Amino acid sequence: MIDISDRIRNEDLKSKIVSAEEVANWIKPGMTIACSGFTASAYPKAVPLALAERMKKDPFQVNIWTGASTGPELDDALAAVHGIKGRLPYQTDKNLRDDINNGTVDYLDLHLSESAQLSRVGYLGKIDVALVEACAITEEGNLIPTTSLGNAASYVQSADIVIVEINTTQPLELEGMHDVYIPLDPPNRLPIPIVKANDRVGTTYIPCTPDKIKFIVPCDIKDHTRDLTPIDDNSKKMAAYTLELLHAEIKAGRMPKNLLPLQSGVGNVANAVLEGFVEGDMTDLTVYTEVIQDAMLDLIDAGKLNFASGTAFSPSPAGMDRFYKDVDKYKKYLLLRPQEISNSPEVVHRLGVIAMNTAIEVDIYGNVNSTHITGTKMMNGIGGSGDFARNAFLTIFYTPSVAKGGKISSVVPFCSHIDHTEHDVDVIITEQGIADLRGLAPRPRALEIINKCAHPDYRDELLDYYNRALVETKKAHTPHLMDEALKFHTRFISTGDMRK
Ligand code: 0RQ
Repeated sequence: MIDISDRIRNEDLKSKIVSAEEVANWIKPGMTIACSGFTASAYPKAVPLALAERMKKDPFQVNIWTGASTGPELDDALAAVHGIKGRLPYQTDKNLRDDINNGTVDYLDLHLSESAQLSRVGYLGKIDVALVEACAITEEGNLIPTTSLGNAASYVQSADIVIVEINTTQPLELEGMHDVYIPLDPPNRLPIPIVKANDRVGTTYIPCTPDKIKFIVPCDIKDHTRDLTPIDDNSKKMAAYTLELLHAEIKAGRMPKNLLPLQSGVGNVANAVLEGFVEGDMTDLTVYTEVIQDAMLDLIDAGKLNFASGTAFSPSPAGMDRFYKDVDKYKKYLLLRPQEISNSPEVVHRLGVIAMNTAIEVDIYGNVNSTHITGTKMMNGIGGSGDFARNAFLTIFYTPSVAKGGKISSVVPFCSHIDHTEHDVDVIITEQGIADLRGLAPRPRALEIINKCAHPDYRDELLDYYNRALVETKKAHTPHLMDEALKFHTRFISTGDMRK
């Protein structure tokens, strides 16, 4: 067995070291297992893999709660054996997505900032066990987290039984990179005392006690983070529009020269936007976000980033190696918090964050669909996009103007599902241009979105819809032809092409 004795600073706890198989055999069908992990960072690996092996011979299901998506050793391994009954609050796994969309898995798609509170106050049922990856356990029984915090601290607080996976691939130098603050629940909640992205308000460990820890499992499997994909041309164009927009904000006196703290989603557009900052002329940037990616390391190396606060550190494998080679340098610039704090509406609003997230589709009045393909099939989930979009100083949504090789328009008359309403969306950017919706009533907003963001192949049809709706409704506040509104999607569903 892998030697983890030097990572357990409490002598008595060493007697609790067991194999992953032993824990997998202890787990009972129907249990709710609340896990660490946010993106492919700091999720438990050895126990879920052993559990999936057991489920192959002895099929049963458990409920899995996490911080957000996880790596393949958890979601993919368990979904492949149909071992997940309930899942929250976010996922990105293909097998799991299939089971969510064929009625096998009950998926609760939650605002990431709210999931810890919902679990603490009991709406979601009881946690049977918290399963948490850690770097080390202190003499007092506290857990030193690894590459993300997610909901781990809150789950440990709520659980009577805690199982810890000590991951020896995670360097002990990570200690000190975390700030764990769990708010009290109403009516006792106090203001979260963060006024700058780098403020520390909590502990460097997840509070725990030795008596709660039932098993400790050694693990030497690395975080399964993804390689960077080359940035495509559309994303480059959207990144250039973003810099243009933000320069104009500075010129108009609405933002300081070093901008306001940046939040960016994950994926191609987010990478392109952040890489745009690496090449751009702005300095002293700060980041208040969920996921810290490769581009943050690039910004640090380019001397342009003052500080990045997030809940997960999830770079590509190459980015991870780069970080591990120079942990002490990068650590000074990075801080990981519980997602309840990284995504806190209160803090996002106070700091005046610039929120930059990707949409599946937008409609001509500025509503945004981030989650459902053609209105019914779950893609990933709302993630943190709602936490930031509603509360940010400036909320930008991105989408390529067409999907599926041009067969479907991402600008539609009426979104087939709405996650972010027109009230929360300031700017929409596609590779076609920027629609600045601030200060615009619905009718001019529709023209701004169609003319600046829709693909030329669909622009006339959208204008025709809008003009007919204007006549039909006698210039109503939000002109719509309700029975026709979703026909765009119906056409795609029936023919696989919106133009037919
Ligand atoms: O389908 O994989 O079958 O080809 O949707 O689309 O273009 O790969 O987009 O990976 O950037 O993800 C909104 C899903 C975008 C993501 C979303 C189809 C398309 C493809 C994926 P295929 P792309 P991306 C911080 C913030 C919510 C959570 C969030 C997301 C698939 O950004 O999950 O913002 N956001 N979190 O073909 C039909 C359309 C379509 C469409 C795309 N209009 N109609 N299908 N697709 N547009 C991060 C966290 O919270 C952790």
